[in-house]
Amino acid sequence: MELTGVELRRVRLPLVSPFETSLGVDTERDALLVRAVTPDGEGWGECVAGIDPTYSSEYVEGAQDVIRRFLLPILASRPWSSAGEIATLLAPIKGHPMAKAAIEAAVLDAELRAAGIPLAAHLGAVHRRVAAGVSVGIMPTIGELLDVVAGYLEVGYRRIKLKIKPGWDLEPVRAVRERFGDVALQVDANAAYRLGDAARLAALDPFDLLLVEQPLPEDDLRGHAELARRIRTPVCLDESVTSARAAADAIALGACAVVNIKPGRVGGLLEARRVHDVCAANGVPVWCGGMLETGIGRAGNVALAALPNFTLPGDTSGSDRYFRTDLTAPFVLDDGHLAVPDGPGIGVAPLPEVLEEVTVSAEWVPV
Ligand code: OSB
Ligand code: MG
Repeated sequence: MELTGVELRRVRLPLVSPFETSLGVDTERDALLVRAVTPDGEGWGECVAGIDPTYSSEYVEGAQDVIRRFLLPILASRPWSSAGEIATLLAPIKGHPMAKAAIEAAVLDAELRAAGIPLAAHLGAVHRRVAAGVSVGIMPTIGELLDVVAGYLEVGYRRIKLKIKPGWDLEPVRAVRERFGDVALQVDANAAYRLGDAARLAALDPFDLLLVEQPLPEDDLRGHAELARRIRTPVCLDESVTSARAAADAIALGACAVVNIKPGRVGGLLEARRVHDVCAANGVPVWCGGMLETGIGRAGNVALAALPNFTLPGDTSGSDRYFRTDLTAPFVLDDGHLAVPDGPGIGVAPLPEVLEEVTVSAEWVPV
């Protein structure tokens, strides 16, 4: 595929409510969109890097810089013919998986659109809809938390994930269990604990959680393996799993029983599929994580989540859980599921009027 150039477009969408985690509070989604322009049409990708390097070392300004300064010049200087080659071409640049994933996504969308192939079909999807869970932030009070969870259950979400941190863990979990009974419930610590907190985490055992996500720091695989021996709740990794090889290592060490897959975190949708395959081969179930994406990134996530080993509901929520107006036609919850887009490529595109309204800057980079 020939690439004429790439537009790097920054958009800012207010969140419908603040989203607090052990890492901080988000009140808006400040996203970088990548539009790949080719002689055969265009394609879109969303960079999931946040405004601060708190979830991982990447942040949106840095991603834009590395794309402009290092990644696109490589694609301009070497012959290549398809999106499947991009990860290998960009491998000499260390790190920056979210920046690389956004470029691969945009080129892949352009390529599949031109060929009339839906992304889901290209990835090997086996479902037409995917079960939706919802990630619930840390709240000022237990009362507010219960109101928010009640609202999500009422509209049909199939699983609730509570963000936890030391001091906001046992009480919210107990309160949600007491009020809502045996709903599918899990927690995400975003690395806020240490192995020394094992007893506190073991206190979650009686609540029959589906899993505890990333309790310890991302580079502490041995710690997660030891923790997994000390608690009954299955350990799931998010931040630690940065590639298919990292997934294989974590599984071999006994550091996780479940894996959260995010295309941006592992360097692209195609590597995400390999993570899925490695987990499937090891009998480890996976689910699709989220990074508060607009409809552009969400479309890729939902396509990925339709692969066979995504057996748990993902953080693939409806557009209205995040934004009053999404960038694309909204993803709408239907019977607790989102439909997998079936048009060519990611199957959605930014709505021109919305895009115009939320754009903060646009930069054209010739390739
Ligand atoms: O750890 O899964 C996470 C959002 C931003 C950064 C990290 C995480 C999250 C979420 C929200 O949990 C998932 C979503 O609904 O997009
Ligand atoms: Mg997480």
